Formats: sequence, structure tokens, C-alpha cells
Amino acid sequence: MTKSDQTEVDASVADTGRRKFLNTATVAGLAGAGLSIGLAGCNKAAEAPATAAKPAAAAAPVASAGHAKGEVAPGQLDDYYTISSGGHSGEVRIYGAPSGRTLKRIPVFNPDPLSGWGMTNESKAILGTRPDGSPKYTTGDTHHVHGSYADGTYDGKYFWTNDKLNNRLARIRGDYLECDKITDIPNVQGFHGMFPDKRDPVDAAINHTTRVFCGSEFHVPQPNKPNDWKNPKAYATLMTCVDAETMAVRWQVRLDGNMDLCATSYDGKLAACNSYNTENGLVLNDMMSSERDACVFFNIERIEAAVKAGKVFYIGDSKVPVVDGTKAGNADPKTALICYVPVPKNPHGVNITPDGKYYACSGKLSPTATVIQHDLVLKWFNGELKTERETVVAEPEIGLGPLHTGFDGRGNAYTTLFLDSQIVKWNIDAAIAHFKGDKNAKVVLDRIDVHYQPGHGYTSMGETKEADGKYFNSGNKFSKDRFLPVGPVHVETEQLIDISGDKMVLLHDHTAYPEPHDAIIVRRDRLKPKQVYTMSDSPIAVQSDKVGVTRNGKKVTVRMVSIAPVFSPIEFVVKKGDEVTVILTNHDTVEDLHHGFGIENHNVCMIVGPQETKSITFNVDRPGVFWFYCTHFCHALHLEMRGRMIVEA
Ligand code: RUQ
Ligand code: CUA
Ligand code: CA
Repeated sequence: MTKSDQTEVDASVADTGRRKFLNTATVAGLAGAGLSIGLAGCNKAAEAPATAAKPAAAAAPVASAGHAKGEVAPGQLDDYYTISSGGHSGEVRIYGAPSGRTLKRIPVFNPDPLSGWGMTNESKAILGTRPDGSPKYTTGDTHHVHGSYADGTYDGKYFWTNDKLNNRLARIRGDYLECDKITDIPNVQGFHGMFPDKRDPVDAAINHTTRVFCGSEFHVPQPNKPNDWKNPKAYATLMTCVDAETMAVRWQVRLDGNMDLCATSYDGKLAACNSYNTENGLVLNDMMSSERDACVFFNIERIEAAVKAGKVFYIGDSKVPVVDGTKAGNADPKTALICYVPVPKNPHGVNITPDGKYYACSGKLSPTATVIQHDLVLKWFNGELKTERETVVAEPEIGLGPLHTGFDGRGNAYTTLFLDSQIVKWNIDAAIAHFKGDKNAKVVLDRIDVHYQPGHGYTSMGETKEADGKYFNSGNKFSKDRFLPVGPVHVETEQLIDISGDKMVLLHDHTAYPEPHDAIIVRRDRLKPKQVYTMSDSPIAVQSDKVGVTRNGKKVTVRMVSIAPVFSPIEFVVKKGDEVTVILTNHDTVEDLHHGFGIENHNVCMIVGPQETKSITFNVDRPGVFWFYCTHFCHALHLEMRGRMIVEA
């Protein structure tokens, strides 16, 4: 590479005064030509630190006026963030509630050309790569999203989601609402239910999330060797504990049966999973052969004491300590790590009430929900109960195909009924009284039709002690004729229900791209997203005086900066056969001022937010001139924001 290949910093880029002038001059010039509307945003972006979002943020919450109808008027903001899984799209989404408006799609396990997720070097480092540098997986199946807690409610620090397909736990940081870590879970398949803890089981001063529990639904030979495929005794599932901060796997528990969904207690002492395959069946009929399956409780303090005492084994090459959680290894309740509470066959979903007293484990194949009392499970672990079933304090009949339950903080539960296509509202105290023999206790209080076949259901702040009983979202599995047809793959429906009164009221339908599973509805003050990055967060941030091209053998590094509406350098020369890395730092400081960076015919596309740095590496194998350009609308001269990559033969 000769000196002439190095491009100097463009004077107009380095000189912000000049940039301001250019921007203002352009606006004045084009506005005169009748283009003022399109330019208003650009002008504001360059001149004013606050964007249009600021005045709206100061607007009154909609709860005061529009809540009853669930309407959010133009310019008004939602009261809640609904943070939702995206199923086999591999992503996480954020909707506003009550409006149902889509606010953001967060790429997690899926590549995303808009942001460059799965293409930038930074995202690949999070996703994990193959020896050739490509992402290890480009698929994922997110089912559940849960947030980190402090003092029993969301602290807005992290959100986690599972990948059932490739057995990974991903973390989303609450400030940028972007994925920052992904951990592979060893020895498991079908990693489904997941829940952060809320408090340390021993140290009461640690009243926030430090662990994430991960259930696995599919049992596999342990270790996973094909010659064991016909030996049912070799198969097992594991429950996994991941450190919330480091995201390292701490320990695993080998179990009887499988682990489907997860819940955690408010005192940090227990985690719970429903288990529908206590039979360890390999085919459907076997999985349904037993009349009772289980809701499984994990004594976290005892498990961690066992790990500490070295009562562990290892599976295959995995370095993760595993403790024995099988029934055979846990016969004495006083030392047991696990309590298997029998519940009707093939349960689905386990949720804890906001007061921390009860777990509701739904029947799926039984028209019941089983209510298990938290302190009775602790008593069982103390050897004070004769049987595990004595922890069950109610088992009301609520309808056909019960799956997931949300709570209103007023003692009522709301369960999705998949087969009945309904949400049923039932009262927990009444269910307990009825179970004790009070036949007059009115358990079921209301039912409402939803459209159609609800799977997941969740209430506003319902997974926290601040459950506010305002909204229930029904995540329906089939929309049938609710929307304009768009071809064979139907849009999914979500329906928002007002649960603030005695009767549930359907507020509205909103669409969801297939296929949402579980979600949480988070009060908006729980999140404080940042809208501008901190440049020094990136160790490779490009300063204006460092732009240019350097070569090391066939590896070429292009250090580039962007300031609307220019890149610098605006041209660089490489040679056929080179491996090129572009490091781009966006020097704009105004919120919402992203730039895109795409290169014609090279499968290169990413965006950089204000003060953000990203890098992308690609091979050049065709000689020619290739334009790179800004893909993200940024300025009146957005289209002109481009430059050339010259590939010499
Ligand atoms: S569970 S299959 Cu993850 Cu009800 Cu959605
Ligand atoms: Cu920069 Cu569009
Ligand atoms: Ca079963």
C-alpha cells in the first residue's frame, strides 16, 4: 500500500462548523424548492439536541385519559413496554402497551441486515463463530423473555431469552436494548423454560437477580453418544443455572422427567419447573401414559451447598459440575435437592403469584390448574409433610386446555384455555376454600372469548410484586379470519384485555409476525434506555485523525468515520484477494442520527448509532469500482452520502 492510497480526513468532516453550515444551507436551498417537509427532521437533527421524541416523552401517560379504551392517541406514549419473544424468527420484539404498536425488533439469534447483526465482527463475537469466521448458527427459537429483578420488581438492567433450537441463553442489556451476551448450555436439548431468580436463597442482602435457571425439555443420552440411542436409562434432562452477570454456566442438576416452563420464588429459595414427561417417553403415547406428571421444585441453597461440597459429577467433556436430582438420589426430604409434586398429566406452565405465596401449574390435558403453596414446599424440604401432594392447596376445574396464568395482584388468576379459546378469571382464595370443602366458594369469576386458541397470557407487571391488574395480553396461536389474508402464513393475533374491572373487556386485536410466545409487560418507568452510545465503550473507536487505510499482508483495515452527510475516507483502494475490515465510528452526537454502511455487491450492511463503532470483515474477489453508501436515512443529503471502494486486479 502506497501513501497515496491513504485518504486524508475530509476537511468538511473534521470541521463541525462547516458541517452545520452545509446542513443549514441545504435546508434553506431545498426548502425554497418546496421540499421543506422532508427536510424538517434533518434540520432538527443537526441543530437541536432534542428530537421529536422529547416533547412526546413529557406527555401525560395515557392511563389517565385513554386507558379505558386502550387507545393511545397520536403523539401520546404507551404506559408499558411489552417485551416479547419472537419464536423461530429468533428475535425479541418490543411492543407498546396498551397500543400494541411495534416499537422495536431486537435481533438475537437471527441475522439482521438492518443493524448488521450476524455480520459485524462485534455481533459475531457474541453469537460465536465457526473456524471460517461465519456465525455458528443463524437460527434460533425464542420462547420466553424475563427481566432482572431488584426487590421483587424489574430493575431494567437485563432481559433474557432462550433458544430452544440451539440451546443458548441470550441476554439483552436494558440500556441499549440490544443483545450483549450469548451462552451455550451444555448437555441439553430443547432448552425451553427459563427464569431469573429474584433474591439470594441464603444472603438476604442480595435482593436482586444473580442467577438464571434454564430448563431442558428433551432428554438425551448423557453423555450424548449415538450407541446409547436405544437405552432409555441413558437419557436424562438437566436443569441449568447460569450466572446473571458473567453469563457463565454455574451448575446443572440431572433429573427424572423433563423440564418445561420455569418460575422462581420471591424469597430466592425455590425454582420450579413443570414436567410433562415424567415417563421419560420417547414417543407421544409414552409421554402421555402416566395419569400424573410433576411440578418440580429445586432447593437452590441445598444444590449450591452440594456443588460446593464437591458432590458432583461431570458429563462427557463438559466442565460444568452436575448434581444428582433424581428421585432415587433424593429419597429423604430433609436432604433432598428436589421435590417432585405430582400434578395431573402433562401440565404446561408454572407461574408464581405476586405475593409469592402460590404457584399455579396448569393442566393442559386436564381441565384444572394445580395451586401449590410455597411455604408448604419449604415444609416438605424440612421433613414436616408426609407426601409431596400435601403441598397442593387447590386444583380447580377452570376449562379445557389451560396453559399459562397471569395475576392481577388482587388475588385473581387469568389462565389461557387453548381448547376453549378463552381466558378464564378465577380467584385463588376461593379455589383454596373450595378445595377444603366449601362448595359455595365461587372459583371461576369470568370468561372471555379470544380469537383464537391462546397459548401465552400475561398481565401488566404480573411477574412482579407490583402486579397492577390493568391489562392481560392473550397471545393467540391462530388468527383465522381476523385480518386481511396475506397468503398461507397467517399473521398472528394478540388481544389486549382490560382486567381492571369485574368483567374482562376486550380492548383490541393487534398483529404479530409469527411467532410470538411468551412476553412480559413492563411499566415504562422501569426502563431508561440510552439513545446515544458512549464512544469510549468501543476499544477500536476511530478518532478523526486516525482515518485511513493500513495493510498487513492481504489484510486491509479501513478506519472510517461518519458525520452527516459524509463518510471519511470517501474512497479506498484494495486488491483482489484481500480481506478487508472496515471499522466505522459515527461521530454524530445527536440522538436518532444513525448512518448505514453498505457496499454494492459485497453482502455488507450495518448501521452505526451516534457515537457507536462497528466493524465488518469481508473478502474482495472482483476487480472494479464499488460504491459504499449510507443505508439509513440521516440527512437531506443522505443519498449523496457515499464513496467508492476500488478493487484493483
Ligand atoms: S410455552 S410453546 Cu414456551 Cu406455552 Cu410457548
Ligand atoms: Cu448517513 Cu443516511
Ligand atoms: Ca406425561
